[in-house]
Amino acid sequence: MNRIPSSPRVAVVGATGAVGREMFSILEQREFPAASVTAFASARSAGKTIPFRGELLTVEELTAESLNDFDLALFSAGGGTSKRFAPIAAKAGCVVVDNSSAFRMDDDVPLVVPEVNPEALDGHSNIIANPNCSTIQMVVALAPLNKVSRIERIIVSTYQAVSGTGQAAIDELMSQAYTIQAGDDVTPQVYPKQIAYNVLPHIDDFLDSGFTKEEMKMVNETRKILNDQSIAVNATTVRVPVVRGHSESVYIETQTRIGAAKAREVLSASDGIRLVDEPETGGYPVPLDCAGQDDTLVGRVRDDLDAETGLSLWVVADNLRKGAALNAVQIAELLLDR
Ligand code: NAP
Ligand code: 3JN
Repeated sequence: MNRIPSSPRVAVVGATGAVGREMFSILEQREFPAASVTAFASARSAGKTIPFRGELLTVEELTAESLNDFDLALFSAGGGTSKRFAPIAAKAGCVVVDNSSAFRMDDDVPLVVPEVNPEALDGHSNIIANPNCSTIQMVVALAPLNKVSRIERIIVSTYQAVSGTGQAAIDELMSQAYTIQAGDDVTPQVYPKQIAYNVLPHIDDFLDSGFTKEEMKMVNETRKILNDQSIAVNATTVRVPVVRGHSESVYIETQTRIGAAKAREVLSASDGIRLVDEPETGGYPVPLDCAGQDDTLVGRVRDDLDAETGLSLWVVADNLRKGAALNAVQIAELLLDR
């Protein structure tokens, strides 16, 4: 386990992507005390420039030698790139915070949401995993309730923005909407079916069980982060024609009754959560409210009509910020404090 110096040399890997670009804006906004920040992507983007702290950074091609002289690397360039380059960086003494699913379920890799399980960082082996965006916002909302009474069952349906798939998917939604308005037919490329004016209950590959990989990420990551392998989790992950901000309808059953009033009280006092729960006056969170926000927004808190210990919630967060880049930078900030 390497310590990160108070002014680390930082590498951003996947710098030209939807998450990578957000990484720069968060490092800048939070005045992360980097001694230097270097942008890496594939050979395709070498030479492009990225504005950062009033300068233009020139993107460099990532190679096996690139990460020899860094203290911290923030990876968001897909699982294949992480699997190939993160272990090389870690071996060279660089601490990697990885946004992909490549290492999330490895026993020696902490899977961390700073508001929920910062203690998991103890004794890391230079690779730390950032959870999937849909998992992050759900556990931010559920961890405080889990402390009041153990959650036994979670049933969640997601409404995920296209930016979760990357820049190409944002472009596809925009161009399909335009093409349809013009009265022409669309040919889906990024998604298997038209995404404009549509809803797809299909994120990532289907497994033999009938669930998708995205759904199983929510199951397995939630159990690891909440350190409870016995929580029952049933997820249905759905892509919606929203550019930014994932929403989730979450139903839980707890060991003993919490009740909606107490749940609201607990949630409004918890780090990283903003309770928005005055439904009669339009006080419920929507994706357009969360873009650019750090907090996870929670509303529609209500008791189940039948199950004594059942509670329903509506949870919304910026998938590129708390779901990816912000959570990674918050992990890095925790590492600086150690
Ligand atoms: P994106 O917009 O498609 O960007 C992909 C980035 O990866 C680009 O900068 C690309 O560089 C770079 N890249 C691709 N192959 C590379 C290589 N061989 N070497 C170096 N860089 C390479 O995708 P995104 O939405 O930013 O997501 C990127 C990754 O982050 C995803 O694949 C996923 O693993 C992770 N992610 C995690 C979450 C989460 O839930 N925590 C959410 C979204 C994404 P070029 O410009 O050169 O192609
Ligand atoms: O689709 C979304 O809204 C989130 C996507 C996340 C994602 C996209 C491509 C590859 C991941 C992830 O973080 O789980 C991965 C991956 O690394 O498996």
